[in-house]
Amino acid sequence: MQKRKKIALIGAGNIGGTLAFLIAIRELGDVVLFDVMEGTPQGKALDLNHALPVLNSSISVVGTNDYKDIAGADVCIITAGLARKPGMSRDDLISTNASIMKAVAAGIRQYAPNSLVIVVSNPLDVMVTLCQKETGFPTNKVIGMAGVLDSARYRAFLAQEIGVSPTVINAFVLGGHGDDMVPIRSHTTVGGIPITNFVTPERLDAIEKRVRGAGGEVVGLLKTGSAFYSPAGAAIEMAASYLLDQKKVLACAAFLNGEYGMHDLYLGVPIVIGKDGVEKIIQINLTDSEKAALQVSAEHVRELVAALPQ
Ligand code: TXD
Repeated sequence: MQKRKKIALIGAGNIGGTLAFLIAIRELGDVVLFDVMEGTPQGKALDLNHALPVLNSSISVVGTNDYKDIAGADVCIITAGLARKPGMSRDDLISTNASIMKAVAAGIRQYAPNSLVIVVSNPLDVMVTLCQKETGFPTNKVIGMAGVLDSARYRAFLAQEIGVSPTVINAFVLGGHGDDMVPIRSHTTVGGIPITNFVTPERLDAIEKRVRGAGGEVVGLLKTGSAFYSPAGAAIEMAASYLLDQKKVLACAAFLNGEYGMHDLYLGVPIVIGKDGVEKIIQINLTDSEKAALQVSAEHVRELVAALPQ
């Protein structure tokens, strides 16, 4: 009999709570909600337990402020850290979230040494780099969530533009999770048909600009925090592909060791996620402008990582 998987959510804030809710609905595994705030994880876990009967869900949900409760987790999803407020860039979060990440990585290293770690906290590319360094986990077991979200935003805007279901749009947004992220127009299709059959270059330029600013657009509207439904949904897509060995092809921040001509860098690229974590990094043909944009984005990530306090 297969034992239920254990999923540790490090950070029980907006995204953490939504992750727990999605895991409960899909019965992906038992949930441990961890946070440093006294009461937050416990309160959300209690509320979720009240929901299980009406969600028709048989998982268990626990809230804790003690890392020992994540012992043996199969997946750790890290959302611990500050979120942006209006006027802030993701890069503004570096110093605070870097010190948080060090504490989180130590807890995961001690109690969940065999877990797959999915990093969500911003600035994403720096945080996933730091997490892998501080945990010492193999690079195929530490992945950053950004590309699935950015690609979902691209797909959503294109679906609205064309008047089709977002589920028939395939698209990748690669590179760093910042204003220089790279929508890959040359590989974007609607039911397998190239996007250029449906949308003019001018409208695609406008939509891709909106994708790059989509996070900030939500922050500007919410005023008190950043997006959480779509990031949570994106992270669950990754966790499910690992836990169920789905081998989905997803845009994620993965460690490059020569792929795309880059070394020793976490960057958003298409990967296969299965039972071994990052099972493959897929190298796709890019146009010259896409290649150049990816280089610019990679350079920005390198600069941010270099600026990390040692
Ligand atoms: O695509 C992406 N990767 C981004 C990521 C999309 C949207 C949001 N992005 C980032 O995720 C955002 O900029 C933040 O850095 C994280 C989490 O966003 P969320 O909206 O969930 O932030 P909250 O609601 O403030 O929750 C953060 C929680 C909060 O409950 C804190 O008490 C907790 O993190 N926290 C900690 N937990 C554990 N350990 C430590 N040290 C800690 N410090 C704070």
